[in-house]
Amino acid sequence: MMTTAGRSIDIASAIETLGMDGYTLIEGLLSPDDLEELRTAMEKQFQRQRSAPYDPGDGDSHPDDAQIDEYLRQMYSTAPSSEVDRAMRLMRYNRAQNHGTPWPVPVESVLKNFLPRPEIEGHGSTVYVGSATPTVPIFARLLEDPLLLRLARSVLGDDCVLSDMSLNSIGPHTDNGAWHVDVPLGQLPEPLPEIPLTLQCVWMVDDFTVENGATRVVPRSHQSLKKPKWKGGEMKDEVAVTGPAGSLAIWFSSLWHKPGQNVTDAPRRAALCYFCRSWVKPYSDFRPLISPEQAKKMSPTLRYLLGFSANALVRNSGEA
Ligand SMILES: O=C(O)CCC(=O)C(=O)O
Repeated sequence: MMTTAGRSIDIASAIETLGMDGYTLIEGLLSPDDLEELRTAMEKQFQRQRSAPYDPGDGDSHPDDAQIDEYLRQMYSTAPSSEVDRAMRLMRYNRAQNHGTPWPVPVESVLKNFLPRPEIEGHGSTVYVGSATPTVPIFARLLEDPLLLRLARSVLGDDCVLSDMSLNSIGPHTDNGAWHVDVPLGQLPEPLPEIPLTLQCVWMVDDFTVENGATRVVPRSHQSLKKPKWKGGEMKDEVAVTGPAGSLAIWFSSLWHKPGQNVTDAPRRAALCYFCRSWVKPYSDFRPLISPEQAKKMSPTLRYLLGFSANALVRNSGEA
């Protein structure tokens, strides 16, 4: 048992449900004050994503670019064209920073960590923010939540790290979800590994309801060791993971899932803490985003989760 926000949580039973069904829900973890602080901080990030998204420049084009552009437009079919253009600029910029090195595989086989994606979908009303800044106090608190860490470590080992923290706001009257398993499983051949490589931990920032886009999952689908086809629509045996704001939903990334259709007039928001085993390549490298002064103010636990002493390659000889 563990007490968070004045509640006793039966961790053993949460872990058992997770193992069996592939997901579990713990209600009532965030206080009204936490939620208020979280919503304010998230709205700032969403606003910045809309008005001044990361757009550091461009790079030379390459013969593969037409195929990459077509792939992004097909995968993210509700993203505004200007947003796909931004993802393409970012892809070319990153490639230029990497001495123009192209990927040796076709775009559909490129690890998703490497490929910028449109972060506005739903014809403009859905917003994603990746690498959410852990220097925002409420985000740091969510990442370091003792219950969350206990669960993540019990699944991925005590040395697990953060792969990414992201925020999403599923826009009103949208249906932009496609069934998937998470990175890096989408790139792996079947059968998928039996041990979990990554774990998704989702803080519900609004009530998750059937109508507003609560995540859809297929219980026990992780046991199939297979991947769903990347497409929308309904799946036999799917269930909606519903719960009040302030709840925590956790699922194995091998569980088939997608955001639901939002048929309401309001967005459905979530803060997602995605953990991976220490030897899996994380989605985001937070270290360059954190100044030495900011790092000093963080706890060693948070610094480690963000990749300090974890993501760096330290076995280099030190000489070229
Ligand atoms: O926000 C959601 O409902 C689901 C998010 C999702 O699909 C994911 O984390 O991979």
